[in-house]
Amino acid sequence: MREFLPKNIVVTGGAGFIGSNFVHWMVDNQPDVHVTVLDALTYAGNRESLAGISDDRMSFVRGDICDVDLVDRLFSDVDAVVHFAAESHNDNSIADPEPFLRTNVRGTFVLLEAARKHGVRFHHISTDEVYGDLALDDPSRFTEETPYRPSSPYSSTKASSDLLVRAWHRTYGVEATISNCSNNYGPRQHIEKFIPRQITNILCGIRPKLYGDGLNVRDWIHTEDHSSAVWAILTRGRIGETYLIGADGERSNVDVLHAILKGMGRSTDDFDWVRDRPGHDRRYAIDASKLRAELGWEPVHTDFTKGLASTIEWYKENGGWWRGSKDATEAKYAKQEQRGNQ
Ligand code: NAD
Ligand code: TDX
Repeated sequence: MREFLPKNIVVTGGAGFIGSNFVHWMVDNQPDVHVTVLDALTYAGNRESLAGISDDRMSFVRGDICDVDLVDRLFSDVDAVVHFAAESHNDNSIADPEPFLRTNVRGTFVLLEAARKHGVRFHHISTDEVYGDLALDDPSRFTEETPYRPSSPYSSTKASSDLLVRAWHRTYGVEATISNCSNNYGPRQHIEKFIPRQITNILCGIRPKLYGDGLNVRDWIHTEDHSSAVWAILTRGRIGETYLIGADGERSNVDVLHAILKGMGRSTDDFDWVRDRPGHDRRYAIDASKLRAELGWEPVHTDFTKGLASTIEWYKENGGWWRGSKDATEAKYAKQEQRGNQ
């Protein structure tokens, strides 16, 4: 198989959780690639997440992926785009879906049009949530053949963006690949998300909050393993193909919360049960056989307890990164509780 080795890539959403971890991974592992980050720095983006990266390895452009002229200019002299930028939080999509349509659907359309015009290779970052959910007692897992059945406004806009990418490949020949990954954890994740919300709650003296019966299952992967998988697909994946990314990390939410509480020296019943998320997906589970067999990818961070411990340490040591947004994040959740999540 011929390897595609880009020299200049645009990373959209590179100041967000997974995007910034990907940029750090690139800087550490791919010395010949220059990265241009395009990020609007919404509430979810943080320039500090890219601190310490030198100018000769990365340029930072603050801008919107819906800005046609800006995207056109940036795409005129790069080889590839890795597209992470999105509105990414399910609870926010339930409260206010419009920004999800704009960024996730229209934004992806704008990028695809520029990729078509300039012949830029396109790797689209998507989610396992496009496949809907599985029952707890279902032995099956999602594969690349599973039909799309998204449940939330967020996942339906991600599904829409995947379909646009497929259409732009088939109709216009855009050289595209897609990956659908399971739940990521690790450093620099916004504190609205499950794991960092509970860690930072404990650090602030707030009781962790568990939705519904706590039995919902998520398939956890360390964000560095996501990065190495994306690079494998971008450079060695087959054009027009979808690859699922996952690391066999299925765990119920209550088990994850117990692990956080234990890891932080708290009693395992020191949390609150709260109202369930409307339409809450029951279980996600990824079968990543295609990625492993075809591209030889393997995750490195297979010890969840160890990965969680280093994530807890990161939030303890980097209070300056998250403390300023804690009140606003919890105020948003308080409003959600009052509205009954609708
Ligand atoms: P995030 O919310 O932490 O980061 C999103 C980034 O995109 C932010 O830096 C934000 O400023 C930027 N952004 C948002 N709208 C923009 C716009 N219009 N123009 C330019 N930049 C914009 O998200 P994340 O958790 O890092 O997720 C990144 C990608 O990975 C998303 O596409 C998401 O769907 C996908 N994904 C996430 C997970 C997960 O567990 N978090 C799992 C699978 C797939
Ligand atoms: O306070 C909470 N309590 C709780 O029980 C929060 C914030 C969440 N939860 C539950 C809901 C989910 O079952 O924890 C689980 C994980 O929740 P999130 O962190 O919101 O993630 P999820 O909805 O599973 O979606 C994530 O993975 C797929 C990302 O946010 C998406 O961007 C990605 O596509």
